[in-house]
Amino acid sequence: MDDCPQQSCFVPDTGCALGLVDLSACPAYRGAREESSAPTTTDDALLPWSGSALGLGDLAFIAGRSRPRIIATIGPQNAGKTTMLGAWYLLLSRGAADLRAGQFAGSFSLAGWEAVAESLRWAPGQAPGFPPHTTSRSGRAPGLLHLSFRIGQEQPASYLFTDAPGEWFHRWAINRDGPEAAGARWIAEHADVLLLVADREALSGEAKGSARSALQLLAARVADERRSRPVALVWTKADIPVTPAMEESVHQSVFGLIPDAEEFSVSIAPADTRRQVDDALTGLLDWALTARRPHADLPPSRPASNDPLFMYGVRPA
Ligand SMILES: Nc1nc2c(ncn2[C@@H]2O[C@H](COP(=O)(O)OP(=O)(O)O)[C@@H](O)[C@H]2O)c(=O)[nH]1
Ligand SMILES: [Mg+2]
Repeated sequence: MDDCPQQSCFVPDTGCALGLVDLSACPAYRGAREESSAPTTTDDALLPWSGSALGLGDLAFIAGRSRPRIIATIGPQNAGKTTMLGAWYLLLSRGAADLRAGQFAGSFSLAGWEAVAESLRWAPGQAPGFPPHTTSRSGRAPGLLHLSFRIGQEQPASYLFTDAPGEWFHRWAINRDGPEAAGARWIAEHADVLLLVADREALSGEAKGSARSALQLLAARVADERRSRPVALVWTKADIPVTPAMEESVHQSVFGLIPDAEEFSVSIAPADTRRQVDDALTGLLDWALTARRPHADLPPSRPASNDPLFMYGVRPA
């Protein structure tokens, strides 16, 4: 099958964006088919999603019912961002997370989640490894991973987790408006919650000086762009020690600019007990799903008249 010429339609990767099961009934698709003169009928009924990580073109489908909340993981390359997403997915798949956002209620990107979590799983005779690096060249970027949660019988609420390459944020920290920062700009504009990742491995390694400067630059950019949205400083690879001086310096650069930021430490290292690993990951996920930007409290409206029909009407003269 050929691609559909309509920009928002990803046939044959997913189903028809107009909802047509019989693709030969679609004028746009039929036009393209006539040019290539191949047979047009198919017995496959495609779904509007492929199960892979979602791209920007897929958002209209997810956002059809209500706007999903976007949780952005912002941090340098190799900081453990994708690993954290994979670990959350495994936590949910074991039913080990008790979340205020409710029960897991589905995902349109299960294959995408599986791809990031696959290498974290134990397989017979093979120790769990880490997910492959997310490159800035990977297609359908930024990769958005979808989850929905439901409280009781309420409608499920959708959440999208960004899985973007660290290079984007590095470029964005240096030059917000540069062409290479377009993906990071999209994330900074649309995210509801920002997780700023501090990589303990980089901050204790040989290049710790440059890792610290990069993080300071990124923290300054996040502080500039956050528009009062909730921010958390997330220490990844918590099993690796950093010097108190380094910890203090990172604290100063983050909390100096974002005093109301929350702080979390996560790790997936086998050195910790599973309980500790689970609790830390659950705590951060729970916060990320429920954190909201502070809203102004309006004074309660008071009736201007005692007449119940005009409770909120014009003040009597
Ligand atoms: N020691 C330790 N290393 C970790 C942990 N999580 C991730 N890593 C390491 O971090 C590397 C990069 O992880 P990845 O999730 O791909 O980083 P990303 O580029 O930020 O998405 C992995 O290859 C691991 O070596 C952790 O909890 N502890
Ligand atoms: Mg990654």
